[in-house]
Amino acid sequence: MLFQRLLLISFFRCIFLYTANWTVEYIRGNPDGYYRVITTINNQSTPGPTIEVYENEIVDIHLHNKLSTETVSVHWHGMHQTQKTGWMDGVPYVTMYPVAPGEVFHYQFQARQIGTHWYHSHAGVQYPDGVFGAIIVKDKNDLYTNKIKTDYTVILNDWYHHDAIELGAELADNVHPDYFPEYVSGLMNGKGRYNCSTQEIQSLICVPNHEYQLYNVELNQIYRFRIISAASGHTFNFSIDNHDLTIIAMDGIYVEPFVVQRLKLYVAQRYDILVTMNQPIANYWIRATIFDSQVIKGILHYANAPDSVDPTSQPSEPKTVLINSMQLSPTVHIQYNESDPFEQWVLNFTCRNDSYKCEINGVQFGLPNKPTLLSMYEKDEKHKAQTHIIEVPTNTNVRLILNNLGSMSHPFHIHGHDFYVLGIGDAYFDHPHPFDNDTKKLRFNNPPKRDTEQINEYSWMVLQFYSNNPGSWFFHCHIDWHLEAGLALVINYKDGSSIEKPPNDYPIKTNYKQADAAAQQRKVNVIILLPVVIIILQLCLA
Ligand SMILES: [Cu+2]
Repeated sequence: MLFQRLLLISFFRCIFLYTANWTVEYIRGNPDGYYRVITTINNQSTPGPTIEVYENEIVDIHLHNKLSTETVSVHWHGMHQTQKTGWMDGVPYVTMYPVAPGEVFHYQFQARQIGTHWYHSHAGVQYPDGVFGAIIVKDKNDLYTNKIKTDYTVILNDWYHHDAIELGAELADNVHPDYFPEYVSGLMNGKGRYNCSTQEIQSLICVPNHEYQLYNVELNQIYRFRIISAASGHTFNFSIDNHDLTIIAMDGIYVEPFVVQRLKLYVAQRYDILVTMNQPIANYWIRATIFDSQVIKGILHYANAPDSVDPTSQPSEPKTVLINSMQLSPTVHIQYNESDPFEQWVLNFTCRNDSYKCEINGVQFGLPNKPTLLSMYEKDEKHKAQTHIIEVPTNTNVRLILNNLGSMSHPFHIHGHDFYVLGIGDAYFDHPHPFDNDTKKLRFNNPPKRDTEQINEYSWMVLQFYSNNPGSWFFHCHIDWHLEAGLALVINYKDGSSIEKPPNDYPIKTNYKQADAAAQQRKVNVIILLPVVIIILQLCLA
């Protein structure tokens, strides 16, 4: 039913399908020089394929799990699934059962949120092993297309030489003060250079002087860089030596242009920037700095600059740094009134010092036996009660007051929505400073809007979203290790009566074989309907 409905939507909008078969499997690779096992999509190292579509196009992916011992599920980060496609959100035990080894699931949804987004596995701590990639949803009315020479994607991640399951086990045994593994290496578009001489290893295991990601540019041209953090733990300070960065969008939302020399990119955030190539012809470092000695690098290569030569450029002291979204203003203006009605939840949370455990309002998030969306659809109260859920009314301003009682900062992400960031408290280093309900500290005039924002240590953040997308949506810290320790909850709509029935191949815990049968049926549907699609497209293009 879902397939036919989406196809009908596409008919009426004269739009196309983006279709692909993805196979998730293990390979051996050395993206930073050091060989290890990587979890990949379609055998092509990491990141996975880029999904590039125009606004409102359908994304249609058959995900085959060829991992012998792990389940898989892919979340489309930034896609809100507003066409009642909440079943496609890809969160194990929230929106679906994960895809078992040897099985397949058919994801299908309309890409309605323009801009720079990404996808990643939401199963366990799987995405740090390589299962992620970019989603670019092109705006048909893009203001910048005519100004820029080329669009480039910069996807950044922290990278380890042990797999995430092992790292997670080490963390649980011996909790690191930040609750995530210490930095080892990093990648820009899947490329990095590990210093092989720091380890007593042979060249068979580590290939030195591995190549950097190169961006070819021409003097006096303007380029758009779509920067994505696919990190699992670390914050990046992004800069390009000698060049200004003009921020034009965050998490797919256009903002008034804002010029910086450095921007802080928290886990899972995205920024679009414009860069004018107005410096002497040369090679320049592109940097995602964690600490002084921990820098993920790429190269900005001006045409006619020497080839295959590492830049000699140095970072300079920035005049302006983007610390968080409160410095930015969306171009589509919104004015809240302080007197507008809203419903409020206060979420006090911390990660403990004595065990690998994070709690919100005293509850460590744990997975239920059954997806919460399925429980909602089936009006199953028993399974719903197995995990941490807050229930919100439909068509209401929902305000979340986050109070961070701990000494770590956290990037919080909401599924199914963007939130308005009404306020972010300063970082403190001694004891918690929860929100004091002083609304003068909040911004009601054109607050920033996005899907992931960082709360400072021992501080507060106030978020607000409008509940117009009934479903069951995950809300969590995007540091994958904090999520694994339980820093999450599920936002359920109180009224789930408008939830459509699950797709026919919805993974059923006890009978995964149904998935293949349903996938076969979809193929038959496509064969029958393809001639109709072609005729309609011809009419559209005529
Ligand atoms: Cu966190």
